[in-house]
Amino acid sequence: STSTEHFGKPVPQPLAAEASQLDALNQWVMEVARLTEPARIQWCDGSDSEHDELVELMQDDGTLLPLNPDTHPNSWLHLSDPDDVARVEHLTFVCTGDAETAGPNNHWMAPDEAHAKMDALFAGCMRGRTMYVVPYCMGPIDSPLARCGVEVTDSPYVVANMRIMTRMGAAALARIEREGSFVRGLHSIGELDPERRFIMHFPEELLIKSYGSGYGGNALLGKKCHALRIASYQARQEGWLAEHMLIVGIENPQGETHYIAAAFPSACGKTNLAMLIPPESYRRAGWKVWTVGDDICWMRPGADGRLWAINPEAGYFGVAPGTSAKSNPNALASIQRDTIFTNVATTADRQPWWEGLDDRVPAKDWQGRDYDRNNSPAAHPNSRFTVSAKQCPSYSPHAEDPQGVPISAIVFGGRRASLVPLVFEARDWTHGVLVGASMGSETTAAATGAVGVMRRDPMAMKPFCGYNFADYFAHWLSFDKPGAKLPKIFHVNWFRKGDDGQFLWPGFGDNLRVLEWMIGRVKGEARAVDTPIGALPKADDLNLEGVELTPEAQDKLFAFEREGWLREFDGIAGYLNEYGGRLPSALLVEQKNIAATLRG
Ligand code: SAT
Ligand code: MN
Repeated sequence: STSTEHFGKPVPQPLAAEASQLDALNQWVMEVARLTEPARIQWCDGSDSEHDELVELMQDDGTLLPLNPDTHPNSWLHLSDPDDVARVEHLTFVCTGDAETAGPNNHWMAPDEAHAKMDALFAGCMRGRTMYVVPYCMGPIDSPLARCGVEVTDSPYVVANMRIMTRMGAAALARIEREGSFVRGLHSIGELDPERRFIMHFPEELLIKSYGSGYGGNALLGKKCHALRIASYQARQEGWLAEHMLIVGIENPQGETHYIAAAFPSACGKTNLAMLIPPESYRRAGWKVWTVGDDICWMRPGADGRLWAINPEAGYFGVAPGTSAKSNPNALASIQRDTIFTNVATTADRQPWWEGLDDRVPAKDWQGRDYDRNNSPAAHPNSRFTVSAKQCPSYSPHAEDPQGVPISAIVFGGRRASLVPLVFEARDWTHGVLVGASMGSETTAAATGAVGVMRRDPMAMKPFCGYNFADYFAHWLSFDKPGAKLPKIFHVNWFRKGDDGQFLWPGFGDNLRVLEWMIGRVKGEARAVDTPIGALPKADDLNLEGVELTPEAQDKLFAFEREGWLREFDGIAGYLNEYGGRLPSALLVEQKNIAATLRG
């Protein structure tokens, strides 16, 4: 590690001081083995033969069920424990020495207490099981922005997913040997008992301990635990950003490509936006869309002052329900082979199926039971596909550039049935940080708990920021300095509803119309009207040729509703106050100024 400061205090550098990172890794693996007592240890090299053996093993024990090899070659179905189908935010902790460092946005536990609790759970938990040692790299293996980790797990399903979602195996191990530090992740499915389940992060030790879940973000530790919670903490120390954002390249008919990074909460359409198919008229004119990433974005200022971004992941862990030839043909094309499906339904001929795919009737539901329409939905609302990024037809030829891609615009967005217009632009960086910090969204099935409840979800990082949001906002503000050529910041809302409860904006491919307007703003070409909340387009500032909008939609999607925003800003003030004196004053000043303008 290059960092010797931890929030202003010097930190010990235990790993950098080791003779070799491999010694450090070996020592830790042995320590873990003494604690968990596995029957055997397998170091994963990422090879095809290793993968084939794992798949065979999982077929034998029923962890993986084969899908129809004629329609979906090399594809598998995994059905998780019905009590283990989503991230568990109430059981997810950030364990820093000081509770204030974790902040009110995280559940906190003192590191000693957390270690004791977790080690008691891990004691002997791998008896009779194989312990897999999984070295992985987040980001292109030759990228200076990439970071490595090692996950130790007793779940072959996790290994198979990590092989798709990360650069896993020998190359990662070689990079770890060269590098100053790596993130350690200890994982066991334990008994899959929700009462014995915790996801603990120790950012000061670059360490994760996860017990009792085999699902997604709880178990694939490279993803949310490393690439967001631990990485956001490291990014603050080292001057970069680890964000819950897709990255998409928009190529115009002149052949210029602008890269946009966009933050939306889980299950709010990041994958669809990242893989967008342009409307017919745009396609004919020569517009193209390139997918760089669909969930996580690591970015840092380059020598030219711009922000350069990589996708730390190598695959997509996408939400299945709603994915169809109409909503996301690129995703559908990606998952016709070499895909792991989790908690979807199946047809009589063992094809994967979910609500919104097509009008076939499934034979089995996500629990493997005969489908019964009274027991719907057939696929779990948070069911997923895991697939290599390379299988996506729109995968960007620059997705693996070691230096990343330059970001022209940052977009924040949530699910808001009312008030929030289709799009607006922040006046400047500080205003944009406030826009991100005050994001609100209705909750989805990606985490356990109530669905459809409005909550504040700053930068879509509420479940993922590894430290105090007040410090995170200050970190964001710190990028605005001499020489910086920062992207413009926008806010979008694809989810505005009319009085009849129906969505007012068609979304999906038509979202390109909004992205085109943003790029026009970046280039100083597109028009907008200044309002207290930012610059809004009028309907005819966008290319809406071929879109049927009702008069209500025309009105609401482009309206600035002063009364509603006054109330919204009261809510935002109340939320920001939860961070007390630690909140950067520039953000409070911004919020107070806008509130004053709103009052007129
Ligand atoms: O389960 S994951 O955290 O990987 C998916 C998500 O919630 O975004
Ligand atoms: Mn996500």
